[in-house]
Amino acid sequence: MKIKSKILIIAGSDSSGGAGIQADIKTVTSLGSYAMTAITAVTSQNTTGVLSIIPIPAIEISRQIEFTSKDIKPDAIKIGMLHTPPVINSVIKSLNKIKIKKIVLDPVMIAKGGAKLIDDKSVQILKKKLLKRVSLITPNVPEAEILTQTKINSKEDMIYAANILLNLGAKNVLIKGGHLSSNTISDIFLNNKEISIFQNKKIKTISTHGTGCTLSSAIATYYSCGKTLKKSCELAIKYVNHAIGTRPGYGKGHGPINHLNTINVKKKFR
Ligand code: PXL
Repeated sequence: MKIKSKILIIAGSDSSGGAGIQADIKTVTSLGSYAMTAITAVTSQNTTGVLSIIPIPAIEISRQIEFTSKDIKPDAIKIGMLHTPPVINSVIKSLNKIKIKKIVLDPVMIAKGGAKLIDDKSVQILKKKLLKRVSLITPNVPEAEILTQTKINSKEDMIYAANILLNLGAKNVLIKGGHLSSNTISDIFLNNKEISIFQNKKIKTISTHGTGCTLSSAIATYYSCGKTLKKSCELAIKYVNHAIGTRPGYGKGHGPINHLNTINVKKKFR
């Protein structure tokens, strides 16, 4: 099989394999692209929670990004866990150096079990500086609430929050509605010209560890292959839904999804 594109993933490691860098590599690979990484932190965790987080020094994160990209130029970048101000500032500097246009930012804040993966100052820097440097930001409802300082209980609230993010300088926003209590999930894609609402039936399970990481990596992969951002979101949501639907049932807590389940998506993508 010919490799379709090259993706650089800037994110944290999840030892349990369901989220973080591990989910990202599995996603990019199963969608037919080549994955490169800049690891921002190493977490020890399993499906029941996070035991510890070891940060990688900011300079080492920049080295991974710049040295890797200098040799193999990524077609797109996916950004996940960035937990301290020096890390975010360093990543922004490196992005300015390597000049890759297609960037998807998943503003990771809290792990499924409740562990905090970013500090408060970092949220402000992410909001002020990084948001406008990326092609798309993909917050879930709690993340969008923190970024916009609003309360989100409905689709209308999601659209209101997405507009605040556009006003803050975001180019494209995908707010994921999975945290709202409803039988259907609405994910809302929005920019200054258009709005699309992707509706799907909610699959009732707690095994949704890594869905955000997986989604943003899938979007980056489709986008890197020439799909529009809107189409990339639509295809990535399908991929994640199939992956949740065929979850393997591993672990005693928030189990992983099935990244290998690309068969149905493949037909549409290729
Ligand atoms: O799903 C968010 C996330 C991102 N990055 C890492 C994580 C998690 C959740 O556990 O561990 C490294």
